[in-house]
This record gives sequence, structure tokens and C-alpha cells, in this order.
Amino acid sequence: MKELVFATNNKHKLEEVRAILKNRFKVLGLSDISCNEEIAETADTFEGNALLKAEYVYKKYGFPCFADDSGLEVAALNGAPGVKSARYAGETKNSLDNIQKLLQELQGVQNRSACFRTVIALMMDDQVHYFDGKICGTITEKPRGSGGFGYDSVFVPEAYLSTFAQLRPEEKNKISHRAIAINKLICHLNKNSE
Ligand code: ITT
Repeated sequence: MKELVFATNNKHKLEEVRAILKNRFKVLGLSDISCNEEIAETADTFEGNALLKAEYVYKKYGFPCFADDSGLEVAALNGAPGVKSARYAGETKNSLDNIQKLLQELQGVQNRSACFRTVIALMMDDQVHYFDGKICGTITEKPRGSGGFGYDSVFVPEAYLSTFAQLRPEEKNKISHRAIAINKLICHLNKNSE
């Protein structure tokens, strides 16, 4: 089975991607290649940060590698927290603090529309390819559910009543922004390994 590194320190993302890619590709995490450093995300776009992470591993460790940069874009906040989603409430990347800040910012706000976005950068054979995914929905007034990670407990995808954190992982993995982007990555890899 073909091996690919997924350059992430987020164990929830790694679990999701392994579940989506199961039986197709062996997905190695950063710890599997003994990469323990934190890769700085200094770009101001999802594309830029995804490339920084994938390129760092590809150049330093020589493995075909992909990385995802993702986040939540809230309409009433002009697209914030966006690329700053992980650090919205500070450098500790604490999800509960991030959620609390988001709900405070949206207190009394009627328009609760938001979208999750992911951009994947794949570095392979000295080339970069991008794959994106997006899912829109609404932000709840209070957190609901205990599954998932990040902002899952306050995001209800369009046409659903449950938050991402209330859905079964298999269900989130069928419709999420990350699933959409990963399916595009799979199509690309299948086409290019024929
Ligand atoms: P890596 O950079 O190591 O991959 P990270 O958690 O820092 O891990 P990002 O920079 O891409 O990842 O930040 C994305 C943040 O956006 C993440 O920490 C969550 O707060 C949020 N997020 C992304 N995808 C999400 C999802 O499927 N469900 C809930 N929150 C999500």
C-alpha cells in the first residue's frame, strides 16, 4: 500500500483522515517519521499554510506528503476566525476558549451563518497540488455534543439538526469540508497511479 505522510500535529485530523483513506493509502503521522518540531504557520491564507507544512516535511524528510490548513469562517465576523481558527483565543490553541470567544462575539447576532473550509496541499514528485473542501451551516447559541474536535460542538451543517459533535464520526466524515477535500485528493492519486 502506498505510504503518504499527513503533516499534522492534530490527532483528531489524523484520525479523521485515516478513517476516510482506510484500505487505500497508509497514512503516516509526523511521529511515525520522528518529526517532532512544530511547523510555523506564518502565511495568511489556508493555501499558504498548507503548503508551508507539506513542503517542510517533503524537503526535510523526503516523503510524499500532504497537509491541510482549515478553519471556520463566520459571515457576521467578516470571515473570522478563518486562518486563525486554532489560535482564536490565544497561542494555547484551546478549543473551549476558542468556542467561548466565538459565542461571545456572536451574542445577540441574528446572522449565524458559517462555513468550514479546508485546503490540502500535496507535495509529491517535486510538484504541489491543492484540493479544497467547504461545508456551510450555522453556529448554535450553546455547545451541543461531545464528539469531534475544535468548533464541532457549535456547528450545525446545512440540512441537519445536530451539531458535528452530535453526529457519528462516520457521518461527519461523509460530509465534512475535510472529507470533500480528501476525496479530491483520492481522485488525483488514483488518476496518477494508474
Ligand atoms: P495542524 O496545523 O498541526 O494540522 P491545527 O489544529 O493547528 O493542526 P489548523 O492550523 O488547520 O490545524 O487549524 C484548524 C483549526 O480549525 C482547528 O484547530 C480547529 O479549531 C478548527 N477546525 C478545523 N477543522 C475542524 C473540524 O473538522 N471540526 C472542528 N474544528 C475544526
